[in-house]
Amino acid sequence: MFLARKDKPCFLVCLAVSQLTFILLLYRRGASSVFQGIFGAYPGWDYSKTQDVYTNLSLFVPDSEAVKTQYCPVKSPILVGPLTISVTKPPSLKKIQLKNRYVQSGGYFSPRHCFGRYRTAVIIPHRNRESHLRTLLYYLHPFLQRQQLHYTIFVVHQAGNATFNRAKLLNVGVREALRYDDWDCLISHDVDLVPENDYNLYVCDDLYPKHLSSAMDKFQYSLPYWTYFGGVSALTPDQFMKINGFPNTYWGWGGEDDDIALRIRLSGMSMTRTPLNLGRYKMIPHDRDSGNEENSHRHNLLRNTRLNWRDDGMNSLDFHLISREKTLLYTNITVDIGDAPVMPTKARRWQFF
Ligand code: UDH
Ligand code: MN
Repeated sequence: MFLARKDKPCFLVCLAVSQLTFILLLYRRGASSVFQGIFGAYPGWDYSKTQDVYTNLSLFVPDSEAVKTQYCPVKSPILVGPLTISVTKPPSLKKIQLKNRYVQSGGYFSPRHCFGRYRTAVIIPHRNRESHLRTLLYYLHPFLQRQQLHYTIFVVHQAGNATFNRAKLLNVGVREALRYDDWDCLISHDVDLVPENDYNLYVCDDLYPKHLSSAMDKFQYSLPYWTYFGGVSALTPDQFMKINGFPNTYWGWGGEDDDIALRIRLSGMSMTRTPLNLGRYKMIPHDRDSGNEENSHRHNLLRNTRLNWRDDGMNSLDFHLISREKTLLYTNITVDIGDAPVMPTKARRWQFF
């Protein structure tokens, strides 16, 4: 009404452009981060000012006389925000042990002055990445202690040279971890991802599965695509069972994380995500491993998730446990998960060419 007729097209174009920009922002950065950016619900972290992940941990040195009477505060008093991370020189196991004297056998820790509010199992699928594992343990133990969690780190090691299967190893990890404790939260954790901010709490969302590694340096600290669920994620045991765990059928690199994202939707849930300014991770640079070649069947498998997810997962998990061992810094589960089935190759319809 207030616009002259000739101004109308300009107004409509401006409106369309601003709406498009907003939708694009939502897509690239995630709804929560956009809204937080606009409404300022979270501090704007300055990642050029970082602190050592071991800062003030000595404040938690146990007093042998002290008796625990209370729960830990909801917010740990020693969180610092952005952390100094260097992934170039993996520390020795000895050094990590010396820096983490209150971690107990099996990589277990419980706060000394108070009862930890949250019980978190961190599950790491692994083969032939020992140096990455050392770097991760060096940063993850103090990170979890800073958050005053009651936690254990489990490393699920795939024995043998068969094709790697990340999702099946994680299923084994969950089944084994649940023998040890009544966990509130199961965190699936790639061995090469180091969290950069200790406010990124390793605690589950009560309602929905949570994607923690929303901003990886590998993807220029943004999401590669909107439904991405790879890297580090957190599900309660109930949420995990509701999606029938992860698929066992993805051998080699790729697809399994998209299958998990789809399972979440198919079972009637959505996913939540750590805001992008908080869910920052450094990935230790690496090439593709031999034995984890790109899975060329992944698109086919994904097309059938809708039909198969109820039958492929925790209820169809079979494996041969080779050993369970408590090392000083983690519980090691070594497992034979079998080999990829021989997939029928596509019928050659044009053989005569
Ligand atoms: N993993 C192992 N051993 C393997 C393969 C995978 O431990 O042999 C585990 C490990 O926890 C790893 C995770 O599975 O973090 C995921 O595998 P990945 O790190 O290979 O996956 P990502 O998407 O790799 O990071 C992409 C290939 C990078 C090639 C780029 C070359 N510039
Ligand atoms: Mn990687």
